[in-house]
Amino acid sequence: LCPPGVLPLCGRLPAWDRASRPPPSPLQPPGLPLAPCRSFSNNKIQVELDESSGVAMMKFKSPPVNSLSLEFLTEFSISLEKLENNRACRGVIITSALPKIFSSGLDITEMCGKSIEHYTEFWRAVQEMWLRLYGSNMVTVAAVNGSSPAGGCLMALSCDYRIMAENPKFSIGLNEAQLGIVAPFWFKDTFVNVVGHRVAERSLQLGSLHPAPEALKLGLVDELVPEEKLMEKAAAVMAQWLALPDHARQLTKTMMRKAVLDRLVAHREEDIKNFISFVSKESIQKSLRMYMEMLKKRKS
Ligand code: CO8
Repeated sequence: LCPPGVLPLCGRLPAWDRASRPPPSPLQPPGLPLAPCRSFSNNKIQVELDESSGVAMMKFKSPPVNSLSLEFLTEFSISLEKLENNRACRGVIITSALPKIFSSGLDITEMCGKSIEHYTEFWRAVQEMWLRLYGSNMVTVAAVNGSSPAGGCLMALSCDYRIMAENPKFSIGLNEAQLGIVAPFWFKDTFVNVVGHRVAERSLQLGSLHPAPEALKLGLVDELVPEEKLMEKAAAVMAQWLALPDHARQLTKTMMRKAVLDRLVAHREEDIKNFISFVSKESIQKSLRMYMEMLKKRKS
């Protein structure tokens, strides 16, 4: 049973504890071809599953900037869980349906002037998104087709492979320090596991947003391609990863990621308490409000 306030899907067996997919549905008559493409769309995320290749495309479509609101995060976790439980799905490509933005990170308005109950629910949803994505049994590829600060960067970092559009105007990084806030330990762990300790330490302390070419140099993304080739490349990378037997790849992924996942699972409630006590401070609220005002001023 789920404790109160926990998304319903976390009652299931965690993805990172499962070594293999569930058996085929007895409802599928033998010999009948599978439907080639299934799609489901909710308000903020569109998902299309090509059952012949086993690859799903998840497109963020929450204008203006795909900020990670409570609603977005909940849809994301539920969509990922649906794919995870679908035997026909072996890999997912995540990208944005909006021009120039992959995701602007956590929705700052969710962290400003809200109740303790709201902060609790919001932070649990942020944790859930990461646990699901970082711990996914599927192959996950981020096709980063725009800027991707903070929580948006975390989503890309949580995938198995990152391809970014070759556009120096697009940047990516964990810029929390620039907002006067601190990336939690599991953001940091995920970052360290991708770029190494030294690069992560410098980048986190400076709250750097790295233009695409620099992100490639640092290993924050795996490759850059011209924007028009991004999806084609993502599909090719996915095919390469899916050519391996699932069980070997999944167990290897678990071996690499389990300790980091377990750390948050073991300290989940403490992490929520820390977030609430941090975000409730008047000085932090002031920093967040000033940052939002700066975004608005920059626009006008
Ligand atoms: N949350 C809420 N609203 C946002 C966010 C956001 N993250 N980002 C942008 N917006 C809003 C803007 O305020 C603006 O609103 P309005 O139209 O009402 O004026 C609208 O979205 C469009 O924004 P821009 O005009 O700035 O759009 P651009 O296309 O020019 O630029 C960018 C897009 C590059 C994404 C730019 O908006 C930007 O830099 N945004 C801020 C991104 C950012 O710094 N995010 C960090 C969030 S914090 C986080 O993810 C992790 C925190 C974890 C630690 C927590 C401990 C407390």
